[in-house]
Amino acid sequence: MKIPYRKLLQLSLIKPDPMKKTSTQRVAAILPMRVECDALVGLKNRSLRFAAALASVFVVTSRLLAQFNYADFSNAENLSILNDATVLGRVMQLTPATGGQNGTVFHAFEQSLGNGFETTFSFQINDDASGNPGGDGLAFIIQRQGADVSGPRVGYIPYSIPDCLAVEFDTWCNRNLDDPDGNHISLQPVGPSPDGYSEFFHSLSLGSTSSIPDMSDGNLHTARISYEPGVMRVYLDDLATPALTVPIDLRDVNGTSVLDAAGRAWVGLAAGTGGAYEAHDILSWSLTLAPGPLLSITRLGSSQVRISWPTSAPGYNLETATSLPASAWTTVTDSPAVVGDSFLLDLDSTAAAGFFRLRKL
Ligand SMILES: [Ca+2]
Ligand SMILES: [Ca+2]
Repeated sequence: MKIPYRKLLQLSLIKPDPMKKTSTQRVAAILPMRVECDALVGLKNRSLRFAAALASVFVVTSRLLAQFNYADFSNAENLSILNDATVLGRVMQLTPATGGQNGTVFHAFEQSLGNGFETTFSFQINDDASGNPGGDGLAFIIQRQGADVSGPRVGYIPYSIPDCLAVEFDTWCNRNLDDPDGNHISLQPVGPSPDGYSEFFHSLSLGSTSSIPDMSDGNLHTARISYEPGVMRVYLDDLATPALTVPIDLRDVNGTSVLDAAGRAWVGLAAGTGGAYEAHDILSWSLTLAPGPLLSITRLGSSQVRISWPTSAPGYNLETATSLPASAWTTVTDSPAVVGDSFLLDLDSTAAAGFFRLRKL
């Protein structure tokens, strides 16, 4: 009776290094839900406590979704470092303080952003020694083309990447591009057919703010970007109050998705210089992914179980298996009812054991 539980517990104690692809793939193969599914519960007919324990095991496991944390860049493993970006000791320097530079760094692995995420990075921007105001700034990038796509040689956002979203930290006022000033944050979308120029215009901004500290004063600044389906928040130095809040669905940005069909995309940081220039240094960078919806199970009498999950997580298939590891999962074709903020599905169950998971469509 306890064999499935012990087996699952053993699996949950495998702590994959999210920076190692081989480890991630190995656990994904054992527990397919880590990649495609975000919640799973188990049921034993004679023990509801057992079922609850099993559910908690999988909540812990699901938090091991691929993510990263570079306290510094002395180890730049699993980063794709492009164009003029380079590692200088512990610092990821996106551009030096010279003209006509462009540097980008993408994390090598596609990330499951669809349920939400939070990314935090610290940066320093130093003008050239002459004291003239420098440019152009940096950007956090979400795109679904790959980890090795590079943007134009000049310009801090790889605007040649189709279906891209850039959260720009703009330090140079391009009057010809309608920039409001030389110190603003803006969400800039790039559509499916960018020409590498028109996408720079501030008139395309999905939301922006200039009520922020001076980003290119040479001091250490911390930026945080959080996303939950429907809204993105951008913080600068004050990590309690967002500097910018923008309604946005990454699956529908001006009619196109910056995520792939499974809700994944690559994330990166980029910076550029032009005639004006400054050094753009990244000192740390982390990404945390929101766990998927929690699937719960309760018993109804002796022959039925009730499966439920939040309506805030649409677009999942409910699947079931009789044992784990499962050789096959079967889609539950019954349609759930919507009660309050939950999907509810009552199923006949006389089997000795049953397991359920949600799989992203
Ligand atoms: Ca600008
Ligand atoms: Ca701008």
